Amino acid sequence: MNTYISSVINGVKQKYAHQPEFCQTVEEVLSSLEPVVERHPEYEKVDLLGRMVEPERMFTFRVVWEDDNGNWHTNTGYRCQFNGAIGPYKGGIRFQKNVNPSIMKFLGFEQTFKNSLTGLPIGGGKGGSDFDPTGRSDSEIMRFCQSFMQALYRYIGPDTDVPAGDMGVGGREIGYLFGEYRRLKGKFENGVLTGKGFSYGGSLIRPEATGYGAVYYLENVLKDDGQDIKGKTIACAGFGNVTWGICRKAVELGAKVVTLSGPDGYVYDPAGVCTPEKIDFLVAMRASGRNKVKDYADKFGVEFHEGEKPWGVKVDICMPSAMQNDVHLEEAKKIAANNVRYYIEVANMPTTNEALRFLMEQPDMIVAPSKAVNAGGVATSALEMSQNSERLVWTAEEVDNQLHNIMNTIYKNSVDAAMRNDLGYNLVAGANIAGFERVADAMMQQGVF
Ligand code: 2IT
Repeated sequence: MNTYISSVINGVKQKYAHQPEFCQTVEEVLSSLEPVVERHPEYEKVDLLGRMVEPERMFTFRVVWEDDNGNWHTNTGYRCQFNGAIGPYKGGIRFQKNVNPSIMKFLGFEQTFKNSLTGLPIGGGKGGSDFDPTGRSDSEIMRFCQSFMQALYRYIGPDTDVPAGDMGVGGREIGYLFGEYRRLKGKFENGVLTGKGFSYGGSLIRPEATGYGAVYYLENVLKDDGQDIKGKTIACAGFGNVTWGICRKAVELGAKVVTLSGPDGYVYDPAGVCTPEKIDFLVAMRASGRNKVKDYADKFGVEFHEGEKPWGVKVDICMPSAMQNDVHLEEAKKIAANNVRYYIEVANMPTTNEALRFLMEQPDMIVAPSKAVNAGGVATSALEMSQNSERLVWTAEEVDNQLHNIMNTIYKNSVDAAMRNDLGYNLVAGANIAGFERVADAMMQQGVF
């Protein structure tokens, strides 16, 4: 391996040994960049990689809120403004009890490359809190969001940093966050957040965009492999917004999602999550705040496997769409043993580096990385920002067409980047390189800081 790359990776591993997810993404991304870094010895002189792995700014803040029984709670809020070289920081907010600096930094780092890959002017950021929304009432969620925004509003803005949703933060939370921002600023700056409701500046298709984009990307993979999506079975994980979008688009194109998962286990529905009733139920299940996928099995009378993951089910396509490090080597081996040909990551970093390496070594398997596959979500957020700054509303068709074009371009640019660098058909390295090149170029032109 190139000595500059390995010295940066080792430096991060030593300095941030207590941040395993962050070390993992740095190792995965940087180790793909060998041919580019070899061609650009000037990068080492200005320590381009060393600067890229250090967030431009990251801060925590106190979030205090009152529960329905009159008791007060204190959580930690975070915003990681990782890289602003190509546009205002952009990335979601996650409310989940395991949120910590390592998770914020891994997500911010991934976001930087993903956002670059979209071709749109958005830098990388991420935020969140270790607040656990499970079982919290609507009033509690509102008070938490208001308190969170009271601390954050000074540091964000339509040209500064534009948060959005992520796990635990959907349309409802974005509404409460936006309301508090508007109240504090005394201004209607709807470009400050994306994923808003349609009535106050949200974009049509944004809720569906991550899932739709993932399926558009998948279609590109299948087409290049001489296959049709019609009739294919898909294993998904999670049951949130992203999985919902995949189910909807898959049905429309004649494929079906047969598994869903949650913290309690997974469900297997061989008929597919296909009918409007089943697909709508995902939304209701998520909105209930119970966080249990067993509710689906109870409602539709299908198999529920308690405490298990869906990766042993025989399908044509695996789309891990739940969370980071869902697929370890053990699950990867089951996927390979089932002769799954398409492993399409959807959640951010759903595969451990060891499992990813194993899957990429399988001669008959095609692996696509999440930072390309799920980029339709943030790309559509950028389209929402465009509409907000133009004070216009685009039709669903216009947004969907743009999303479709962006996903086709992301796929093509990833393939081309790998080919140009003599790496063959390598979607993982191609996405890393294509995302890197644009940020690197912008940083080189803006001087050293
Ligand atoms: O991981 C992601 O790309 C997101 N959570 C969406 C970010 C955004 O700004 O829409």
